[in-house]
Amino acid sequence: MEFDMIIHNGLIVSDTTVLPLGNEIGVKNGKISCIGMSLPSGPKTERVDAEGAYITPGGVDAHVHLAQTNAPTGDTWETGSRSAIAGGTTTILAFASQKRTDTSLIPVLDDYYQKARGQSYADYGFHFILTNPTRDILQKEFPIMANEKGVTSVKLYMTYEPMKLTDRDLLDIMISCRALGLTTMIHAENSDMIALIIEGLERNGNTDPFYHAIARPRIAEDEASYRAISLAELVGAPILIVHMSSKVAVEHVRHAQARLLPIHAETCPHYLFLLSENLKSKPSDHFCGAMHVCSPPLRHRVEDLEDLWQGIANGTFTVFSSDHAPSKYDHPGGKKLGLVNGIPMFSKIPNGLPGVETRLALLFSESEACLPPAEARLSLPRFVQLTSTNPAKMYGLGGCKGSILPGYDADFVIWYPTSSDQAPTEITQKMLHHGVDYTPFEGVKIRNWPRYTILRGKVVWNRDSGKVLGEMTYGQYLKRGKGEVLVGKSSLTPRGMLDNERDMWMPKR
Ligand code: DUC
Ligand code: ZN
Ligand code: ZN
Repeated sequence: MEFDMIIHNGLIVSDTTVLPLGNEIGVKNGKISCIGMSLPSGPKTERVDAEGAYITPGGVDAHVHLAQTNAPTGDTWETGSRSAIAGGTTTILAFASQKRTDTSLIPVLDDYYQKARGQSYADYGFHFILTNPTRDILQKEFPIMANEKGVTSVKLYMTYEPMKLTDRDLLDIMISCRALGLTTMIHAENSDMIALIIEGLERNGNTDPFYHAIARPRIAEDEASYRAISLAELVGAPILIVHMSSKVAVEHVRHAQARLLPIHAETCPHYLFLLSENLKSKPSDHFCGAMHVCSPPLRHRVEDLEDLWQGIANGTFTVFSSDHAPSKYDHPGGKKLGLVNGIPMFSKIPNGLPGVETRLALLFSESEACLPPAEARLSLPRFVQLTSTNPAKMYGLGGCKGSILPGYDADFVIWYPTSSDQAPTEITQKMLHHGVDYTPFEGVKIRNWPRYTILRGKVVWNRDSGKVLGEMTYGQYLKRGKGEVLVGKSSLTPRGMLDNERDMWMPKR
């Protein structure tokens, strides 16, 4: 058999180890065929020389908002997925968002799918944002989503008037998800605490963008996270709390994990690198803080960043996603919705930051690939777990995405060799490929960048020659299987309950 591609002279990183130089990857028909020494080339084999650099799996970014109806000025599928591959991410999971008035998920998925089809440089799939969980949807449509459409995860909001669910809704959905093996993502912030504070801030004329960070204090995330964990414990459901930013909330997760509850956690680059001072106005632009408005908000102190880095290193976080949620800054339908008759109103600013392209480089730059052991924040296998292997497994792509193993899709990032001075040293808007007019990471230091991105055996990004080489029609829709529970187990009896007590009331499917 002749390989289509052989990648040689690189250090292959898996979620458990770094293979020594000499190991090569043979690719056939878009899949990894084998890993071995001195693989034979044929006349048609493309040989890619990694020049001694690290090779990691193509990034799997499981939290990306693209072309959502409620964020009209953000990225299209074309610009967002282009940005993904230029940053080493080969798989993106985006959201199909149900409106309160939608009584069926099927047309919603169709609409979102039509927007993405033939428009993506990266492979892609969808989660559902669920805002109207009718009995029909839970009982009839969830099985269709899971078994026919390959949509095996939902995101639930505990805050935002147009989206928030009651605790009872959350419980009913968790029960259905548990029965079907769907992954349940939760946005955990206490809605009433936030509403009370916003009201008071506005009454006192405190409406500049910075007050967004005051309006959503850590305690709102802490309380909602603990509540989400308690609800999940009651019904024995695995959950993933997304975009975590608070030490106490993360401690709640860690304690739950220590009790073997299946509680997973996600954090994002902005909570590791950026502080709330970014929301303050500058003399040149009093509204520029809007560029850093996201929820949960950026936190105030350097110690807040440190606390989250700890969760990266000690295993509490299961996944590291971008939460790419783009809105243009200088656009009346984007961040400037928060300028009402010229007056800043933080509560009207669309939430979210772009970051699909910068996610991998930011984390890799803090790993042992780029820093001496005493300074490195994480090992290379941990980098791979967080950015590729775990999200692939959690979202039903295990066996196909997220690992460099025979039979898996041939998706890779080849980095610059450690000694190279070709990689950029700081992030700038100019170097990025998204459709947004700014990056919240402007000027943040990086130490490496994906030199090549390879998707199913095709070089789709070559930073030194041609840049984006992939095509917008190349990305494939991923019908996902059921997600794996990576932490704890679902069968535990909640604290203080008798064995079998739950069976006395838990609905049977
Ligand atoms: N939640 C997200 O997941 N992304 C952006 C804003 C938000 O509230
Ligand atoms: Zn959210
Ligand atoms: Zn999000």
